[in-house]
Parts: sequence; C-alpha cells; structure tokens
Amino acid sequence: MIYHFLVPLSAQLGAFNVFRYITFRSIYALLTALVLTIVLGPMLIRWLQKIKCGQYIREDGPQHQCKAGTPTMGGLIIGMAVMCSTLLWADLTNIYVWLTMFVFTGFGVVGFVDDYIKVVKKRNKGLSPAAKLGGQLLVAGIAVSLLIMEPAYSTTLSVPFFKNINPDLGWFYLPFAIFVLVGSSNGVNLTDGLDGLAIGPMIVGAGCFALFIYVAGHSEMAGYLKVTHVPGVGEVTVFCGALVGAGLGFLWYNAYPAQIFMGDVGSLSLGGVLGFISVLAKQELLLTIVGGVFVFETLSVILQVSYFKFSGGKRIFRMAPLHHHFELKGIPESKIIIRFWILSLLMALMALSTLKLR
Ligand code: 57M
Repeated sequence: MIYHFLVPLSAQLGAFNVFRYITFRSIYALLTALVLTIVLGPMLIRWLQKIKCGQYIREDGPQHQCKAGTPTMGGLIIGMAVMCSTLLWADLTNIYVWLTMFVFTGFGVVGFVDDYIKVVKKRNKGLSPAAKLGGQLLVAGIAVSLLIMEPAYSTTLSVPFFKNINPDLGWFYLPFAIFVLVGSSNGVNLTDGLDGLAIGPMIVGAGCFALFIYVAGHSEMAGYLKVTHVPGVGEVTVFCGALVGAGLGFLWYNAYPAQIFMGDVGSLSLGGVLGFISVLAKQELLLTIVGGVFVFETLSVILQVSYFKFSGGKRIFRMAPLHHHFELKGIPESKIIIRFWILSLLMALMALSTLKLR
C-alpha cells in the first residue's frame, strides 16, 4: 500500500522514486516484519499462555519434558508479520505476489486447523494424515494451476550446473510442482523438533531465494547469468524480505531455550511457501540444495521407516528424524541446532555458486 500511495507522488517529488525499487522495498519489508514480530511476540506468548495453548510433549524419545507447556502456534505471528509487511511494501497489482500470499495462507490454514485440534481442543492426534495431505494438495493444486496458466510462466525445468538442459515438462509440470510444495511443507514440519532448528535454515533459504527470484525477474541479470527469465516475478523478493525479517524476529523468541514454538501453522506455511518460491524462481531442483537440511531430515525418516518395516523392527538411526538421533547420542541440543545452521549456510552458498558454475 505504501508503494501504491507513494510512487504516484514521485511526479511531484523525485525522492519518492526510491519506492519503485524492489531492493529498497525488500529491505524495508524485512525491517517491518522484524520489528512487528519482536514487538508483538511477547504479547502473543502471554496470550497463548493465558488461553493455555501449551505444547504436549511425547514421553518416548529424547527428553523434552522440561519444554512441556511452552506456547505453540507462534507461526501466527510470523504469518501476521509477513502478510502485513508484504501488503505494505509490495506492488499489489502483481499476480505472483498474490499467489505467494495464497500459498502461505492456505498451508497456514491447514496447519492452524491441525494445531487447533491438538492444542486448543486437547486431542493429541490433530488432523488425520489424510486430511492434512488433502488440504496441502488442494492449496498447492490451485496455486500451481493458476500459475501455469500465466502466459509469462513456462513449464520448463532448470537443472543446476547445466545451463543448456531445460526440458519442458508440459502438463506433467503440474503434479511435479505440487510435489515440490507439499514435500517442502512436510520437510520443514519434520525438521521443527528442536529450538530454532527449522526457522534458522528457513531464514537462510528465504534469503537465498530472494536473490534467485530477483535475478529471475530481471531480464538483463537473468540473461547474463543464463537463468530462466520470468517477467514480473522479481516483485516476490519483497515477500522473501518479509519472510527473512519475520523469521529473524521469531528466532528471537524461539532460540534455545525457546519461549514459543511455531506449531504446524508455522512449519506447514513456511515450507509450502519456500517450495512455491523455488517454483516461481524456476529453481525447483535447486531447492534440494538450498533446503538441504530439510531434505536430510526427510530422507532420514523415509530410510528409517522403510528399514523398520522391511527388517521387522530394526533401525538405521537411533531415532528419526535425524536430530533425534544426535540427541540420543548425547550431543547437547544447542550444539545440534548450530551445526545444522552451519550446514544450511554451506548448502545455500553451494546453491548460490550454481549461478556461476554452469
Ligand atoms: C511433528 N513435532 C515435534 C511444535 C512444532 C513419521 C515420523 C517421523 C513423524 C514425526 C513427527 O510427528 N513429526 C512432525 C514434529 C514437536 O513440535 C511441535 O510440532 C510443531 C511442528 N509440527 O512447532 O509445536 C516437539 O518438538 C520439540 N520442539 C522443540 N523446539 C521447537 O522449536 O523442542 C519443537 C519446536 C515439541 C518439542 O519437544 O513437543 C515432535 O518432535 O514431536 N515423529 C517423530 O518425530 C517421532 N519419531 C519417531 O517416532 N521415529 C521412529 C520412526 C520409526 C518413525 C523411530 O525413529 O523409531 C518422535 N517425536 C517425538 N518423540 N517428539 C518420537 C519421539
């Protein structure tokens, strides 16, 4: 809204021209979301404590009993900050911005319903896995269908490290992109089991994709770096900025020892939207490198569950997802978290290097 209000004034006062720049608005979107989460965080924590939205802790697995009662559904504040900041700073005539907000809200609603049943209604099971997956598929299906109908958007695939390989998936792109969104959403959800473990790599991922999406939307840069150009998509950088800001503000309270957890409302929406941004930036496969931590966590679950079934009860890891394995080995929680953050930074740098290594 600031964009729509101030840019027309640039005819009278040249200084307002600065609001045209995506980079300028992305930085202010980051700061706005950061300030909103830091200022409103304590209020949300007190309110969630008052209405007794505390986390139930399972008794099997690593000892987290001291965390019992920590308020959850902190994803609400991330959602509110990201949406307010995007609505303030982005060009709201841009279809990609609206699709991104739709994915973020849609996955958030699925997570919210799950949290609500678990935490408010005190039924520990939450939504059934089928209902949860159904909700995710529906949101992803609507968003990707609308996206591929956009004339400027192509259904080709970029292959990291190979600039000349761009197969056109045609209609097969629809199930593929839906898989990316749903997989990413569940990957972040599985990772969200230690203080700051999911939000750290999420901040790094959003920052990294801010750059990729900016380049994809910029015809000269995309041409120079030989990445697929998607006209108009650069505006989503503002959303990525808001995501980084809200993530940092949330980490302020979710850092070890956490005062609040994000809940499914946070993990499903963040994961889903990261997947969607990778699709918008035409860097779908690169998401496996940028979100490497989420991929390792998910693979550990797939391997563990499959091996458990086929071997009649044997395990590869002491417990899956991977962070539980390290906890059960006796590594302190804060050390595991920081090592996973380091890993995510390294993976993001590796992903950025693909811009030149082609
Ligand atoms: C939800 N939820 C956390 C919090 C957070 C298939 C199977 C591997 C699924 C997996 C599972 O259910 N994963 C998804 C993970 C929970 O956190 C809440 O959930 C939200 C995210 N959805 O925001 O609201 C707990 O995680 C801890 N936590 C923190 N700090 C944070 O900032 O400490 C979360 C955020 C919280 C808190 O303790 O209560 C969770 O872990 O439950 N299931 C598992 O992870 C289970 N693994 C398992 O059963 N492994 C088996 C294989 C064969 C499937 C095995 O390896 O033998 C373990 N989960 C737990 N205990 N908690 C089992 C032991």
